[in-house]
Amino acid sequence: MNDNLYAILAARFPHNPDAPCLILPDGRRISYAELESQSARYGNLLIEAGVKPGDRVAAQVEKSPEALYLYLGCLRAGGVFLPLNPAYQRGEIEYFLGDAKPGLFVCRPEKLEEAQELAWATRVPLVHDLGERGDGSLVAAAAEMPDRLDTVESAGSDLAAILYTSGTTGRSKGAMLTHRNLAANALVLHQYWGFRPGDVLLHMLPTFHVHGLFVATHCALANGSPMLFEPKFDAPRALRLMREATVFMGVPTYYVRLLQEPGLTREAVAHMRLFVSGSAPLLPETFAAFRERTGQTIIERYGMTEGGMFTSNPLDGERRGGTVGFPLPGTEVRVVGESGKLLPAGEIGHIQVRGQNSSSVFAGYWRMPEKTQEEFTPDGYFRTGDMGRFDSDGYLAIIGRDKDLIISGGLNVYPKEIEEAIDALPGVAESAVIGLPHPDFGEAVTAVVVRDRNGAGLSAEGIIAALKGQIAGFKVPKAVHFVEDLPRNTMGKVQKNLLRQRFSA
Ligand code: MLC
Ligand code: AMP
Repeated sequence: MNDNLYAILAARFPHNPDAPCLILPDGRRISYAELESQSARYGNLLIEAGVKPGDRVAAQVEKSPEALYLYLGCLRAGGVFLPLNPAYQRGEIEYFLGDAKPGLFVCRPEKLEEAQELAWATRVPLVHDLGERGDGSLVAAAAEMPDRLDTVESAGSDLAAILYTSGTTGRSKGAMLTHRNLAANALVLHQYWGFRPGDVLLHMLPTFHVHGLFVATHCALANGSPMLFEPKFDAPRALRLMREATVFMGVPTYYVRLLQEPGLTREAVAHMRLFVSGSAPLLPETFAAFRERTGQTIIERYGMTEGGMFTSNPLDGERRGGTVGFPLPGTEVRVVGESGKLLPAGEIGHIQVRGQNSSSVFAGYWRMPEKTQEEFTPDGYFRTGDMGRFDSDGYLAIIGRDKDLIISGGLNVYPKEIEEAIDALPGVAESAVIGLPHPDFGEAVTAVVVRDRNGAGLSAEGIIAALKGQIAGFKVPKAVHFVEDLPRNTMGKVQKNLLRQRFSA
């Protein structure tokens, strides 16, 4: 049996070749037959370009049908897909290319020149471009390729994708995801959330992270369902499209923004059967307000780049606000104390997860065996860095994090990376970056800066402007405060809790 993720999904595609897979904003419909032939063309192109099973294919492109063909073509060719947020800047991309050493880098047309320079510097042999309107050399080259391809035979343990996550210290880490990992998660979620004939997914998430690329897309493909495939989240448009859709997945910011729409009523979402939230904590107020306005109860689930989804509230049975539900079938979740001792229900501790047959947790960090080893316990549980507790009914609640991480609008920001960038600016003695509650993004990246003796002219605007070209926009602080000194404990560690208290007041 072929354990290639594409083969597993394709075995479930509709028998009717004309069944729609993607419905685009301009009304264009792309059938499942076309998805198969297009992904074959992209797969053939990769093979012809010399991409061998296990070779990485990096893509920093906007969401589009062609970007999806590239992902699926990469799976079919046995390549390892490496999606990159278009918000990443030059220095960030240079690191990813240098670390992952892809055989091909696909960039946006407007960044072709920069991509070629970076490819040269990092010895990436081939660059193509792909625009959001289906333009660019990749599309032209794929059009010349045969539209049939026997998906390569993959073992479940073969890599299917690498997704970079930033780290609390130093360099970003590439989480290695296997075909088995992604397939097991897709099939479990498909079943757990009761996907059925007639489902239509409203897909507004970006396709360069776990949530949009794997959780949402794989569920729809595994069900042979159409996706209303939208370039980005837009609350008024989401409401219009919900009249034709049945399932919606989003980060909490999407629900906050939907609640600001006067048109969000029971009637507006009457066609919908399922709302899923994840990637960041859904505030109990948002959960309750959504239920009040629409009569629909959001299913909150919990997961990570390092393995996909771990827990979910149930489809049938109580969906409990403020919790992320139960461990998914095939995944073991435990809460342990500082000494590693299992904690009883009601006690807060570190959340650790383990997958049966290595299906629910990733295969480790790319070229970082020591880091990988550190993150796993001797009995094979992955240390998530999240703190939580089970209640007496077995629902897991996420209470906080023991990693210094900010989640802004569903995107992770590690303070250390931003502090290093700020500290390198002239006039800065030192800085601390914290997350403060934000009504839209959940948490807002905020910098607290100490000037050095040359820093009199340093302003908040100046710091923000200097950072914008260097790091992705979502990581740039929304506010900068100046202080004389950072508060430190007796060990010399900055007391970020005091800064959070002071500046959220
Ligand atoms: C954009 N901006 C953000 C931001 N997104 N700032 C903080 N946090 C964010 N998340 C900034 C831009 O840099 C820009 O700044 C300005 O906002 C406008 O950009 P935009 O792209 O037009 O913004 P918008 O469309 O409003 O995007 C916000 C958003 C988007 C919330 C809709 O970020 C989003 O779709 N987030 C979802 C991310 C996601 O898929 N996460 C899942 C990760 S997987 P300026 O200054 O230039 O104007 C995962 C595992 C799991 O976590 O469990 O699922
Ligand atoms: P990422 O590295 O982008 O995959 O982010 C994973 C992190 O997002 C987890 O470790 C959690 O901290 C957080 N997360 C995901 N889902 C939830 C949720 N439902 N509630 C709270 N935090 C979440």
